[in-house]
Amino acid sequence: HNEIRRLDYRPPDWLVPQIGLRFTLGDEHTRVQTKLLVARNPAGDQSETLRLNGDEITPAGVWIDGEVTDAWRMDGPDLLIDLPGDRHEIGIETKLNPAANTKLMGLYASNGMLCTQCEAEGFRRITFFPDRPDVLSKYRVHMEGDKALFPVLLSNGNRVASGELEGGRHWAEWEDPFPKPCYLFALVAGDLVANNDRFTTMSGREVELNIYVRDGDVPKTGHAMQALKDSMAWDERVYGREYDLDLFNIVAVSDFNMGAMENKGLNIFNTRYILADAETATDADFDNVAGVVAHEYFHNWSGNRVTCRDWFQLSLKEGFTVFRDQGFSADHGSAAVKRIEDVKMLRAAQFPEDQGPLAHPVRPDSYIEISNFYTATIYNKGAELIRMFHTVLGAEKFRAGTDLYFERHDGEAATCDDFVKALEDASGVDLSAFKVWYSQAGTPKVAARLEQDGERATLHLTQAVAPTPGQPVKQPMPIPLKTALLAADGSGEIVGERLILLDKAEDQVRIEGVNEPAILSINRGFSAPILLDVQRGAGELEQLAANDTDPFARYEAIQEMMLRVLIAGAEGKNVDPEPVVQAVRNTLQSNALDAWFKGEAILPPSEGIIGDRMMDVDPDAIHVARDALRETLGRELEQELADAQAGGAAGIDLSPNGKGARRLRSVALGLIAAGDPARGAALAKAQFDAADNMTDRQGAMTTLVSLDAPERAEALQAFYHRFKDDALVLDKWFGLQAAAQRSDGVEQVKALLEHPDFTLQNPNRFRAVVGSFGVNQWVFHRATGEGYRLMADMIITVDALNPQVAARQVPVLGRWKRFEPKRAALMRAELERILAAPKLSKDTFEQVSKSLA
Ligand code: B3K
Ligand code: ZN
Repeated sequence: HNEIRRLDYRPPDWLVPQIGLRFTLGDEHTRVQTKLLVARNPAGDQSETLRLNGDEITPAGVWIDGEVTDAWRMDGPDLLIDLPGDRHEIGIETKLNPAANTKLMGLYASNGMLCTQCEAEGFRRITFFPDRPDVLSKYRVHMEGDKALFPVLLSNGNRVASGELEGGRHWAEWEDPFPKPCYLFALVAGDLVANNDRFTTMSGREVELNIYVRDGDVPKTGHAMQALKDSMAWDERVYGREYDLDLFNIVAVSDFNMGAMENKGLNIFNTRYILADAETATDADFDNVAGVVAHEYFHNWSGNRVTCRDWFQLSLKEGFTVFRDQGFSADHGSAAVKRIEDVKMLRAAQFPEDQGPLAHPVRPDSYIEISNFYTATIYNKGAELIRMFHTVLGAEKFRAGTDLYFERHDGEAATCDDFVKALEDASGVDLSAFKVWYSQAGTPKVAARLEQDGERATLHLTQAVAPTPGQPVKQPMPIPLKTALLAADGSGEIVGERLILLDKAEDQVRIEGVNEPAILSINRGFSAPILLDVQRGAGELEQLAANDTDPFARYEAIQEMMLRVLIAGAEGKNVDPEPVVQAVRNTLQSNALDAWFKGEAILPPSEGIIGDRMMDVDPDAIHVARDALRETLGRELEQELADAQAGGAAGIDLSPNGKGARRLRSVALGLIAAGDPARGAALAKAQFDAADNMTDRQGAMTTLVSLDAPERAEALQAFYHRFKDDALVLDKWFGLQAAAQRSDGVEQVKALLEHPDFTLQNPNRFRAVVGSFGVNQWVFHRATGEGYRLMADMIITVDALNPQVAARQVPVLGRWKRFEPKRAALMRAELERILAAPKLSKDTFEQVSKSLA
């Protein structure tokens, strides 16, 4: 398989200013007639040969300027046509079988409807085309099909014509006035019903909004619709960006490889990120729906109006758009908890990536299969990079920079360098040092120490970045650290928050006016995506956990206290847990903190997070240590936790207070059960039975699935019978059990795979079981290696159907070097077995071979 390199970028030889597509639709037989207006690119290398990419398609006919021709040839999957002039019209016909398309890339069938997914390289599975994001075309799309099967016919832009045909057939024609790369093309045909609404833009234009779903699901689209309207208003208010078409359509499909897709004017969503009501969706689901709706909507500017020059620039649109959706969610909920959730996500998904064999920069240098690069590094670390620009420039200059970026590059395919240049030109601030964040992989490790000598305080800082594949030697990175000094007696800030930029391997910062004992509060708000090691005196963390004025730093101090105990415990050392008990008690009893924050702060770090802080990870030791701390907390704080579990709002109030009360309730329940399993089981069953919303119900189940109590089976059965016909809720039923902490966990997962409702074909169902299992550290890493074997079997089996879904599971095996030698050897052996499987996809090959390197 060949490797594509960033530095090999060349402008396209041919451009395609216009494309016409005619689809004659059928589940198993779809005919595609393509007309391309091709024009030689003056900036290209004047080749006579037009290369059109294809993937698992063959031309049924080729025309040049209206004349049928055989002057074409195949080069592997690509179609080559020699052209004498500078402008020609190329006609191509292809035939597709959407029902047989199990990769869910290109045109495929899902539940009787037809839909497309083209990013990154799916368009070439529909027709032959220069499939690269810097070829922008105007699209005209004609589709025709059976009216009973496909009453709704959608594509990008506006519907310009439609009509009836003989034999119960009909047609529609769509035109998108905005030139776009082919990865943003979309088509949907199906029996769908819309929630229809309107939005008036800031300049007074009326936009029609539709969310298309299956009949019966319309009542579950209200939250997504509200989020869409809120997103449109937010992007006007915060970025000055207005929607640009008269119509905005969203379609929800149940078979989808990712969360959603930002196709121009026709977003296509995984049902998981559209459908929500109190009966079936948790608070987290509601938040995810709103966040993903916002993300895809925001792409209309950051991604569509300004797109990427090449796929190495993917974070140009993804990192920036994640940053935008994070801001939207922070403004519509609890900003403090949103920041905690985002950092948790970064630590759970991106830090391990950065420390493993698949580490890559935010702007990668090479890839074999671009689908493998839709990663936490591109998305979440990319967002952190944009956040650092925002922190360094301040909101106003940052906004001036994004205004200039949109103005300069509207209608273009841009690069990460273009983005930074716009920020620099608009702000007058030199950001060149920050570019190393785009090119250098790895998480910087910063050590900090505050030295106090009378009134003189000195902050000693050092940084280092460990080697990553292909980058053995690292440069220092510019690290913006929001820093404050707090009084050691808890009376407040001595030196208010300031921004310190560490841009050398080692530095000292003098801080004046410190006339009493001070405690360092650093990387407040998680101002830089780093690993931090602060040398602290006795009692300092305790003081921060009780009094830090920055909510993130306060959360962090409590978590750090827990990690100290947990890591020591996993190493077989004994550290007194009493200070943690006291910090959790203080947190629970505080009148200054809200319930949502409390729920997050008192939940001990996951086993995965503990492992990431250790060498030669022993999952059994970590599990035992974490259980011991949970048990201690449960026993010692019995009353406080019981109050928290019983208190707060019931029902479906989606305010931060309502969500907070429910979050705290279920976190408290988990700790109560750790202290007293029988009591926990009874309480959980009572919570389950009384629940009038999915958050409380799922929270109760999360505790029950890991217990051996009669209530467990009762609740699981009741849940199944009530929700077995709702695919998204049934995914929860599968996922909860696959995530359960049980010594028979691997057997449980095997049984789930045999369940009649399990299927490998639906990515949501597959991820619910196999994905949840893979991140269930203690169960997946059972010392016998059975978990690894099962995972490898699943990867091999699914790879033959859907390579993208299979390849996503490789990293949990790929991190073998981090584990103790016996497990490491077993994991490695399974990777080798996958690599030896016949007909391995490019996707899985890349992930496995890099993991073995
Ligand atoms: N841009 C899409 C991701 C497509 C992934 C293709 N493998 C979703 C998003 O980030 O908005
Ligand atoms: Zn995106």
